[in-house]
Amino acid sequence: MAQIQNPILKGFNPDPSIVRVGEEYYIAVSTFEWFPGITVYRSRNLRDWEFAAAPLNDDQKLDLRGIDTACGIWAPNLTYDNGRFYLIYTIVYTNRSRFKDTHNFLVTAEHIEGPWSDPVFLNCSGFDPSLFHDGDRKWLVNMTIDHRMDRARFSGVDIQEYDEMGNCLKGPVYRIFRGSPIGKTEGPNMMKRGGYYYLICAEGGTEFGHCVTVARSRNITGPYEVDPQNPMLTSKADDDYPIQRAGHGQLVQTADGSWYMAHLCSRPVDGCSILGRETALQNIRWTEDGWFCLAGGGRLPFGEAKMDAELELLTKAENASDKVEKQGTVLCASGNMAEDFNSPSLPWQFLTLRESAAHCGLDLNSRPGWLRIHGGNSLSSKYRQAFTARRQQAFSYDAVTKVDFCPGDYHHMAGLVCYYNYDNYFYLKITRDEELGRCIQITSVINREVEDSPCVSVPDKGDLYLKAKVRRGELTFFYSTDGENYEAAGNVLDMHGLSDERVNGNGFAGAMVGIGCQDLQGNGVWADFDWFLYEEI
Ligand code: 6LW
Repeated sequence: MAQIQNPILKGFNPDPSIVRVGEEYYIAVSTFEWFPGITVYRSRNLRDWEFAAAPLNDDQKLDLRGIDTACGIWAPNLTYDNGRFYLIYTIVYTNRSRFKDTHNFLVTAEHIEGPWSDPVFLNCSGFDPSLFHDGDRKWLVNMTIDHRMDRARFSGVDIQEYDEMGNCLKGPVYRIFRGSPIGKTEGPNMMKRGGYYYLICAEGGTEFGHCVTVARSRNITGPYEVDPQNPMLTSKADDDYPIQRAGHGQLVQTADGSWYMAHLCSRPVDGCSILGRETALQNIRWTEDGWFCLAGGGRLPFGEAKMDAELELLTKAENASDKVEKQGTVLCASGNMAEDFNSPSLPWQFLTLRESAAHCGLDLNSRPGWLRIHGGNSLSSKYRQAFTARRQQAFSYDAVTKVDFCPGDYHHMAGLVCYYNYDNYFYLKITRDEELGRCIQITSVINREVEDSPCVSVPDKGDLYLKAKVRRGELTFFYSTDGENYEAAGNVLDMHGLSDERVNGNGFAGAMVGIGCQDLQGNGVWADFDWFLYEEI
């Protein structure tokens, strides 16, 4: 009998929206300032997931230039009706003081791979909207924001009908829910079963008080009653539990009638979510009084789900951190990659910041078999980043790359980056120093505090090899001139700094690792990367 080990989507894969179409399941996750927007995964057994699509992959249709970190694409909602996928998402342009500018859009496609329609603008009423198909009517279900100081900022859930022919919202807006006493109501999605409309929301905030709240009504417009057992899922009661921050869920039913919930979670290292928010799956059971709960009982997320709902076989996540380590490595081996840059496009794992790879100076044509990165702005910029990175998906990994780069002076840099956002990264770079010539240096930026390690001189010519060795909370950078003998490039660095909890402002992403090149004087400099290896330990 197949077992599903949580999380099913490791590393930065938050705010899951799950849907089944025939024998296939799809999950869409948030991507914030990363491009292409929204990653969609596919599975046939709920356990093994593969990349399916990145629907927002056109600079003409998605412009994130200049947006702040943790803004951008929030909480997609993927549904399917009558032969068509519907993907709803928010572009958060502003999230400052009391204000959020949240523009909501819909794109549709017959096939998950596309082509996807042009975005249809819906409204700006809040974030996390979803679409509910109720027979031949469609409803936009959305949380709302109230910026006034004397009101709850997350002010409830509205619904409004969506007119598919007219490509617009129509008719009255109904405030159907004001949230449970837990508050911070967000991520609403709706389903219907046994004559009830069920409204499933995230509450408590996406940090350690996160949960799933359920309310139901006989009428779509309400009134909604909150589940007396609410919340049906949370890790809040147990700080030491290895799967934390459980919330933001959506149900899916298998072809044979079993129910599961996909939800957000994190596996902190010493209280820090370095891996960001991940996606887990739970067995769900319906109760006699028409509510639903975790099939194994209680509210704590399980470390494993079964492919059928045999309760005694469900296991709670173990507390020991070595078990967590095991979950993060043995069962996440699929994260490994050895990319030789021989194919004409970048592998899907590599994301770029705010713009497409082509707009970020990434070039697979000029030197066949190498990725040329034409130098861009500093890593602290919100524009024109010449940088690409992939998700860190395990607690411990090695990342290695081979670089051909000849910096003209200290304004020219290229190398390997462990990156959280523009204010938080560790950069092992090749640059040039007036006295030492070509050199290796580590620049650490943590909440905008910059530290440079002493430069280490390297031969003026020849390829260099750069390595990041991450072991849970520790990062050590190495360099080599022959790919065999590596020297440490500086002191051990504190990876906890690249976590949701340590970064200033909203920590919504997760640690990434990647390669880039900066040309701070616009001299037309580039760096060539022969390969990139990411190996989980
Ligand atoms: C997301 C909201 C949430 O839109 O965090 O955990 C916000 N829940 O639903 C950012 O991911």
